[in-house]
Amino acid sequence: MDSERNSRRELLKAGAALAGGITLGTSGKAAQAQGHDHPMTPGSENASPMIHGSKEQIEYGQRSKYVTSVRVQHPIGGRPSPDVFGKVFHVATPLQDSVGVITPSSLHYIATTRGSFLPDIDPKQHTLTIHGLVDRPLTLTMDELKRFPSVTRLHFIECAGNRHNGKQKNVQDTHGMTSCSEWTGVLLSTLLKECGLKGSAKWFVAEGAEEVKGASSIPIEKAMDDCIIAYGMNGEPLRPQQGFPVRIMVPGFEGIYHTKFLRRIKIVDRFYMNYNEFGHLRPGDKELALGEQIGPKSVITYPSGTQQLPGPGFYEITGLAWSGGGAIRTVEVSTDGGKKWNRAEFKNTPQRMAHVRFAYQWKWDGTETQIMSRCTDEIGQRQPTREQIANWWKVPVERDYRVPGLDNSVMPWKIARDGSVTNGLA
Ligand SMILES: Nc1nc2c(c(=O)[nH]1)N[C@H]1C(S)=C(S)[C@@H](COP(=O)(O)O)O[C@H]1N2
Ligand SMILES: [Mo]
Repeated sequence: MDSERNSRRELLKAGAALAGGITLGTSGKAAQAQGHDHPMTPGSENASPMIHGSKEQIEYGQRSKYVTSVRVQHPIGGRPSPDVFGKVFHVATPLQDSVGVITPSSLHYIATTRGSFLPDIDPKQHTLTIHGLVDRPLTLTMDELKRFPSVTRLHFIECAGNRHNGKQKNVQDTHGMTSCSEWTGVLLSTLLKECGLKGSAKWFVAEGAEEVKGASSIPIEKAMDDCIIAYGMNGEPLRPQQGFPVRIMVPGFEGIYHTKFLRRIKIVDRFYMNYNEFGHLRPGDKELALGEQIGPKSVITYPSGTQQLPGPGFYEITGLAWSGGGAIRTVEVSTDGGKKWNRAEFKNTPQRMAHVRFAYQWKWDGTETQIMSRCTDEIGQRQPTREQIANWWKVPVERDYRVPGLDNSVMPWKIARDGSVTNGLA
C-alpha cells in the first residue's frame, strides 16, 4: 500500500513538474490580461465577443457553441436515426467527451426496439395500471403517482447491443450504448404494497404504450427490491426519448427491461414469453433471470480510440466502470498490455448499479503500448477477459469477432509512438 502510494507521489511529482511548465506559460499571459483590462470593457484587446441572449436560450439553457459533442447512430453502418420516416432506432452516447458520471439527458443513449415512432403522450391523459395477482388493482394518473413517497438514485442503463469488436473506431462505437442518470420516481415495491401481492405472484410483466407494445417478464423479487417507476431524470421530467412521462428502472438488468412509456404492469404466476424475450432465450427461468444482469464492465474513455496524445509525459487515464451486481469495488488499469495491473482511484463514491469514474496517473515514455482497465464489483464478480467471454458464449477466439450475447470483456486501446490511439482489438 505504502509503496504504491509513494510511487504515485513520484509520478505526480514528475507530472506536476511537466504540467507546471505548461501552466506557467499560459497563466502568465492570463495574469497580464487580467491586470490591464477588465475583459468586459468594450475596446479592450482581450475582450471576448458577447453572446446575444435569445429568449429560448434564456428560458431553457443551451451549451456553448464551442461544445459540439453529439450522439451518433449505433452501430456505425446500421439503421440511421432518424430514418426517412423520422423513426429513431439505436443512438450512442459520446463517452469519449464525458466527464464525471452523469450523462446529460440530451446525450443519453437511445434504444427504440419496438419498431414504432416515439409516442407523443400528454401526461394528463396517461395512466399506469397495476393488476393481475393483486388484492386491489390500481390505475394511477401521473399526478397520483407523484403523491407517493419518492426516491432519487443514480443508475446506469446499458443495451445488450453494447458490444465491442475490432472494427469500431472510438469508445462511442464500442461502449456508447450505456448512459448514467439520476432517476426520480416511486419504488415499485411501494406501489405493490398498496396493491397487496397474492401468494401466487412470482413474476411481473411491464408493458409500454407504443402500437407494438413489447413487454418483459421480470422476477417479483426484483420488483420488491429496487425497481423504480421513474418520472424524473437529472432534475426534470423524463425526456420523450427516455420514456416520457414514466418508465420502469430495473437497476442492473439489460436495457430492454427498462420499459419506457410504461402503461401497465401485470403480476403473474410464471415467466411469460413476450415480444422482448424473443432472441433473449436462455436455458431455464433461473438462468434467464440471472442472465439479464449486466456483468461488471469498465472502459477507458481517455485516452481512447481516435484521440491523440500530444507527446510523452504525464496523463490522467480516466474511464467508467459499472455492474449489474451492485457497486464497483475496485478498478485496475494496465499500461503495458495487461502484464501489470495498477489500482485506479475513484473520482466519486461508487453506487449500486451506477457508473463510477476512475482514474490512474501515468507517465507515458513514448513507446508503443496498450492500455486497458478491469473491475470487480461488491459481490466479487470480476470483469472477464475477451478469451473468457469467448469461452462462455462458445465462439471462436478471434480478436474482432462479434460477441453474440452480453459483452463485458476488457477493452484495450493501442497507443502508437506518434501518440495516436486506436482500437486494440483491430
Ligand atoms: N416502450 C419501450 N421501452 C423500451 C424500448 C422501446 O423500444 N420501447 N427499448 C428498450 C431497450 S432495448 C433499451 S436498451 C432501453 C433504452 O433506454 P433509453 O432509450 O432510455 O436509453 O429501453 C428499453 N425500453
Ligand atoms: Mo436495448
